[in-house]
Amino acid sequence: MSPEFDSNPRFTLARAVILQAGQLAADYFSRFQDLTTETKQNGQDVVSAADREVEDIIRKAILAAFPDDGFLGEEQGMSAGTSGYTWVVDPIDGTSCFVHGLKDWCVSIALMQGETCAFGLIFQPEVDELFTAMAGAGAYLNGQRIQVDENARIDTGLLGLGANFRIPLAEVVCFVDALMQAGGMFIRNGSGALMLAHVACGRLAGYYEPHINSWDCMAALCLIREAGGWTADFPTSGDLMVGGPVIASAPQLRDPLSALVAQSLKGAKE
Ligand code: LIP
Repeated sequence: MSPEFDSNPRFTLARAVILQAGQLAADYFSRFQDLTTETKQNGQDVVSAADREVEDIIRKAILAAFPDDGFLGEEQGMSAGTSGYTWVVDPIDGTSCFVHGLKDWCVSIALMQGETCAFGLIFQPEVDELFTAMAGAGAYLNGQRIQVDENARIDTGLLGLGANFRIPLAEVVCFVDALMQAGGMFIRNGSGALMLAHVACGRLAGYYEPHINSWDCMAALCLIREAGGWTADFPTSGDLMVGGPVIASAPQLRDPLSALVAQSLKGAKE
């Protein structure tokens, strides 16, 4: 990896912490049937003790080393800092997969410096894949440089799609319709972070989700930018607590994907 990574003390801590957190999560995953699952906003919005425990060890390790940093975690929310740095963390992204014994889940850690993402890490223990990226220093998968697929097309590639009950169902249905009318195809695995990471390494051509939270996507958006991809502004609200739509792709698909999103939102209003 680029030397900037190892000379950054916050990055070297984050890398050690995400591997430790991923191991704890994997231990819980190995006995997922024993987990007590609770629902949050709806029956598909789930959480377990694994999410809470993993976020707890990440938060404690990071704030022990950098006590003046801010920390925003999916399960415990925001603790403001004074250093200008804010950590944005999803302890288990793809919780619905996790509690059903499916391997499409990961740990996601991003560091914001002001309003800019300084670096991001995503770790999927079940396939031993660690994605890392630092602003201006590239994106890597298990230490090997990655880049988006600059030959990807809508009608031959695969698009990741985020679907949930935080937005009108019509926005998802109309996007699927517009995409397939254009000859495209989608996958939805329940982890926005992982699907966005797949864009960064060229497995997926792009990703759209009408509403995603900052802890799900900030690390992965850094990966995509550092892998030569395009990402729409996020969060459009400017508020890490609010979330919003996320659109990202290989650069040649910026306009066609944005047009499909606009078409689907128009259709959803009709
Ligand atoms: C999930 C996101 C996904 C979204 C789901 C959920 P979680 O995060 O990764 O993109 O569609 O509704 O928010 O809850 O598994 O951390």
